[in-house]
Amino acid sequence: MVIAIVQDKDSNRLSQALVESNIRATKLASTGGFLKSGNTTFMIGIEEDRIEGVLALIKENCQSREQVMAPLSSIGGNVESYVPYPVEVQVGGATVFILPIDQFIQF
Ligand code: 2BA
Repeated sequence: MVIAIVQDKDSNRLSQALVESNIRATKLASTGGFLKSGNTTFMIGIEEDRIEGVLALIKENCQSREQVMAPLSSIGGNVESYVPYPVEVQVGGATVFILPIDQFIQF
């Protein structure tokens, strides 16, 4: 199982590339813990010998970008998460986890 967290901007391109390569995937809407903005998580159940191909597609279709984290106000919120100035971070290409699968069952 390949779990890939990608930027929303890349998700359509990646799902199209996966469909064209006959690779099945499920897309989940997710939120980054740090930026607290939307990203997309792909769950891709795949045979071990096709993992390299999946990784190549992810690499081809997901690019790294600079994203600015807007200053957070502490008004009515958590003082601990107060950030007084914009912070620029490098996000993605993609964050990928590869997990073993015990069983795959479809009814
Ligand atoms: P976010 O958590 O929103 O993080 C966005 C970007 O902010 C990260 O890009 C990284 O450049 C920066 N960042 C994250 N945590 C930081 C921290 N504590 N201090 C300084 N900078 C920090 P990426 O590393 O490319 O991660 C993109 C997204 O992938 C993350 O969005 C998160 O949704 C996911 N992700 C990354 N590493 C993960 C992990 N170990 N477990 C689960 N999800 C992860």
